[in-house]
Amino acid sequence: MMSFTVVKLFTIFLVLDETSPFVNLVQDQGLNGVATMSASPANPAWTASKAIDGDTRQNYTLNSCAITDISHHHASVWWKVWLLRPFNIAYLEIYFRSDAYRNATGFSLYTYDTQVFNPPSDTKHLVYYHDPLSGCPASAINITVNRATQGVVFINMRPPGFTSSCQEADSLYTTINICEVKVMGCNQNRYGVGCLSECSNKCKDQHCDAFNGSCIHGCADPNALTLDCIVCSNGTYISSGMCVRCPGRCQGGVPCNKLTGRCDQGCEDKWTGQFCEDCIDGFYNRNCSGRCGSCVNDGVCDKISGHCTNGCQANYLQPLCQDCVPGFYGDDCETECGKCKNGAGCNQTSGLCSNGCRDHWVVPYCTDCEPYKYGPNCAFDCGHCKHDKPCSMDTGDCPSGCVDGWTGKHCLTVITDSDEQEKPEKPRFTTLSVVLIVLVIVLIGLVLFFIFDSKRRGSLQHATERPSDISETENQYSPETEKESEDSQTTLALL
Ligand SMILES: *[C@@H]1O[C@H](CO)[C@@H](O)[C@H](O)[C@H]1NC(C)=O
Ligand SMILES: *[C@@H]1O[C@H](CO)[C@@H](O)[C@H](O)[C@H]1NC(C)=O
Ligand SMILES: *[C@@H]1O[C@H](CO)[C@@H](O)[C@H](O)[C@H]1NC(C)=O
Ligand SMILES: *[C@@H]1O[C@H](CO)[C@@H](O)[C@H](O)[C@H]1NC(C)=O
Ligand SMILES: *[C@@H]1O[C@H](CO)[C@@H](O)[C@H](O)[C@H]1NC(C)=O
Ligand SMILES: *[C@@H]1O[C@H](CO)[C@@H](O)[C@H](O)[C@H]1NC(C)=O
Ligand SMILES: *[C@H]1O[C@@H](CO)[C@H](O)[C@@H](O)[C@@H]1NC(C)=O
Repeated sequence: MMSFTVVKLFTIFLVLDETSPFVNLVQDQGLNGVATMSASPANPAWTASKAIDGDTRQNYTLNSCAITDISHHHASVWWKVWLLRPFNIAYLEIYFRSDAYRNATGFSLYTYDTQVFNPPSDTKHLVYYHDPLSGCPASAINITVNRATQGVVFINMRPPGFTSSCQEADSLYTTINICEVKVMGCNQNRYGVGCLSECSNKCKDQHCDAFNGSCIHGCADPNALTLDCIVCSNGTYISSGMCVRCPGRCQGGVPCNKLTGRCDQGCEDKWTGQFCEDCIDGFYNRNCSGRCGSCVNDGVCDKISGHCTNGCQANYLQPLCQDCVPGFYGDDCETECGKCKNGAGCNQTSGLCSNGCRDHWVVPYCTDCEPYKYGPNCAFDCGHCKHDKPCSMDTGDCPSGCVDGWTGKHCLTVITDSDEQEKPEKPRFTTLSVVLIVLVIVLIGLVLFFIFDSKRRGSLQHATERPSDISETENQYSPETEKESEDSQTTLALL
């Protein structure tokens, strides 16, 4: 009859427990725990094991509760259950006696791993403490344990001066009034729905979170840092459960913090940002080794490409603004190149034309004309400068004059005779010309005189035809002719 009842209850609880993914470790599947308590039961039918009989009913008259003797006035009581073996306990469901649950105020729950455990000496095994100043406990409670352990202890004490905000609670004495404790969990290396999953052996002792399998009790490898027990090598850190490369450059090349990815001792030179993953202003590329070029307004370049987003200073080549545009060189790209061959640019730093110059220009800078050439393209030949000196390459002028026989600023003009008589010998020029002019005038005068004379003789024979014309002409010429003849006479005398 008794065994029938147990089997029947067992069946009932399998059905009731369908809502839970866990197994009742003191009752289900023949897992009979051993329950004890600190005082004798108030009634032989109310033993400690009544709290693990699978009957959760909370009416003590039904003889399904563990109840200690009230008459002995206990200031401290405990109830324990020792499981068949260690289990991964997920949570406890505790059902108090319905008419005395308030007296449970201030209770504590501990786990324990050796049967000689004497609560509450080992505080690190504390699972739950009901604060007596937080009011009365509920008549049925659900306490998360999430530990791999073999024993569970319920304990309640009334130390001197005990006070509780639970009005009906007894503040001097306490009793065990527990109708059921369901210990829900899995085998100690299992977890989750139906206890179907095995804890990772990365977890310390292969103990894991009973609900999600995380290594909440530590890792097998002491270098592992997270619940996933992933061990990241130097230079990587844990991100979303994976080891990923440190994003930045830490001071002294040390690896980043394996948990945070940050540089605990600061960034390497030229690096900045939360993870030291950015170049400081003015530097670029994956190493931050590139220095920005001459961006317009001394701006900062793109930290990856090095491009000056707003353009370059004058004469610099887009987009990096580091080289001069062809045709310019020097520290600020301000100097214009010479006339390099084929219109090539010169060396950006030195200004040299590496492949030589255009015709008539002098290597290596190609800024000067070959000697004896001048003009914008050095295409003109110098004239005949004095002392065989080259002319000015800009103007073609001869700096110290021309060789004899040449004249002009460029010394390209041959000096003719007239040139010589006009210019250098002024007195000779005047005397000679005067003499010549006088001679010519005298000659003309003589010729005219003879013509006039012969005509006058002829006209005497035809005087009646045109007398007035002849007399006028004679009147006009006669004084001049006299004067000129006088001049020519004096000139001749001088000669
Ligand atoms: C317990 O059960 C009995 C009958 O079985 C009933 O008379 C009583 O009221 C119940 N007590 C409580 C607290 O429910
Ligand atoms: C008790 O709490 C656990 C989670 O901690 C939950 O899975 C379970 O369903 C709860 N049981 C009851 C009866 O509320
Ligand atoms: C598993 O639950 C624990 C709390 O018990 C939590 O800290 C952890 O982040 C959870 N792990 C996952 C993977 O959700
Ligand atoms: C990892 O980095 C730390 C700190 O720089 C260093 O002490 C340790 O030797 C490194 N480990 C390996 C395997 O390089
Ligand atoms: C970055 O540095 C490494 C080694 O120091 C070198 O091999 C690589 O070429 C550098 N990359 C750039 C973009 O400078
Ligand atoms: C430019 O000249 C410098 C020396 O002044 C030399 O180091 C560099 O290689 C030259 N550049 C080219 C492109 O020839
Ligand atoms: C606490 O509960 C009340 C009823 O709610 C009882 O009358 C008390 O005797 C009981 N005290 C103890 C110590 O169990």
